[in-house]
Amino acid sequence: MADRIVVDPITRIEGHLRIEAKVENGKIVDAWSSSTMFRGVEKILQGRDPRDAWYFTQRFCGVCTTVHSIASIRAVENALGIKVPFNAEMIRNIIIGIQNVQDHVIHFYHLHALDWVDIVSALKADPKKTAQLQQSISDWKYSSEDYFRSVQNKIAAFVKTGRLGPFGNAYWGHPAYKLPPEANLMAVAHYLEALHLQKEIIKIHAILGSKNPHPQTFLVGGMSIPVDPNSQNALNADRIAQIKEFVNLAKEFVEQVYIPDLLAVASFYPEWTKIGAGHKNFLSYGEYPEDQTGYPNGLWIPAGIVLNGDITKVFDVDQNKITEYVTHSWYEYKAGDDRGKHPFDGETNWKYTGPKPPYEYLDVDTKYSWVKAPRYDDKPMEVGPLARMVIGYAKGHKEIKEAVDWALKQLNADASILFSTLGRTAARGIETLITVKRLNKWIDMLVANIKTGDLTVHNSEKWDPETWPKSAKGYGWHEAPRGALGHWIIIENKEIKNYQAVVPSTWNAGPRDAKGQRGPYEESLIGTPVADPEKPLEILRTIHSFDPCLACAVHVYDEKGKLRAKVKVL
Ligand code: NFE
Ligand code: MG
Repeated sequence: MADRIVVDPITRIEGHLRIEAKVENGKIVDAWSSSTMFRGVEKILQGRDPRDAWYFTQRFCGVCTTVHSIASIRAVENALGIKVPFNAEMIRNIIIGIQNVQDHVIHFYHLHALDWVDIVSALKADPKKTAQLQQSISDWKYSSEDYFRSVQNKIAAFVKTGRLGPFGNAYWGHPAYKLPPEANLMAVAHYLEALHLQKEIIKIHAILGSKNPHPQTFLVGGMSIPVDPNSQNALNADRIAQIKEFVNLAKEFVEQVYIPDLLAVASFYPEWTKIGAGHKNFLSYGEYPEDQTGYPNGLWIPAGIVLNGDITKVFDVDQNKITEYVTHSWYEYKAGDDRGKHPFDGETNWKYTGPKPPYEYLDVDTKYSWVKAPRYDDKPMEVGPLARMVIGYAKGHKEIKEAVDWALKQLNADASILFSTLGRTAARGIETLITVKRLNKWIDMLVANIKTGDLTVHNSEKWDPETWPKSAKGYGWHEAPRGALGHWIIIENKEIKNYQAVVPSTWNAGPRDAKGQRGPYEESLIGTPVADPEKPLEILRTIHSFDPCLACAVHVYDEKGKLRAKVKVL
């Protein structure tokens, strides 16, 4: 088995992800994706008050800090038939929208850029030429020779300390890096700027949710932040003005920095539009209700299914067709591990049967991951920005179609390049652009509604459990930064009987199913060239393009809070 490359952990992501890949003649011919991290919130939820579930599920992850509260309250609202007031829907849209924008900016600059940008090469750049390059691509305010010299000096001082911190352990000088020194210097400057920007723009969560990560104003039936133009202690005109400022800050950065950087990187790596396609099956639940009747009506980002890259057809999503397999995951199903289970019947019975750590290779013929394998109609599906943009494009969605066509024109390419590693990265940028522009619309819709005198943010009709039926079940869907997220809940005697979350990174990072079909990460690696097996930068490029988050994907924690498996990080 010594022909396998092992990357463990995949760094610059949340949680522990391991990839084993078989390479023949310089190309990957097979691959296995494994989460070596174990957590466990689904079990903890059993027996609790459904109205509290969002507090717990929010703790699946600290990266997508809002998404599991949204999915959770929607699941309970769906189960109990609660209609959410329009103000609350708009506040949720703003919270979700800025979460997506911030998360995508962080992904591009801090989690993915260094797969394409060589920091060390930036030291060789001419600051004057870098300034010219910057001025040639946009009107961004930080573009002087002095500015780039100061950034270069900062990197040089940093490198001199010998303690590279977040820039350590990378493959600097790898032959697969193609950007000229000036482009590298410009990108490093933007890496640092983006660090500052993301912490500014997410203050919107502090305004609307009291804090970030994990905003606190969610509520089954609406939101708990009061809306009142005349109150100091509510969402008033001053707060709205502040939110608008942050949105405009984000918009300026996305338009003048993120998108030009994305196009520049793409132009230097054209071969990456032909690598990393995967199954080309896509799923989106749709997001951002804009209709007065509320979720799930009038979703701005459309729901749908695209199969095998065929954008001439978009199918409706049928939640009955969703199942999870554990054939290759460290769980057991009572009725046998070779069948998929719908989340309403889902089970979370963990049983680690893998090798005792430290180990060299996983036994991939049996179980090899803590992530389950979700399937739609028995097919592996990719979720995330690429799925959303492909489905929207296929549906002729106005903003998506315009933005995608514009980007393709800049790159002198057709829509087929979307199905690739770079396509995934580009789709995320395109989505950021259209979302940041849309945010102002939701703010305006909220303000207009408040102006009619409607200050309602919560529907308390079904708040009292005495009003609930003896048993109820429902599901809550949400498009999180990494893709389609669903929570399924069964309520019995006012308590949670079963709770199952099928999250974006579970869809994407999952292992094989009973039929042996690879998960999306695994499939996307097939055919990827690996120039130097000691430094598999190419694996990082494709896997990072999905923006993995294993904390979300596993979300299983020992009841006593203990770590179940300890794996030596190499
Ligand atoms: Ni932990 Fe998450 C998102 C969810 S991962 S980041 O976006 O749900 O899949
Ligand atoms: Mg789950």
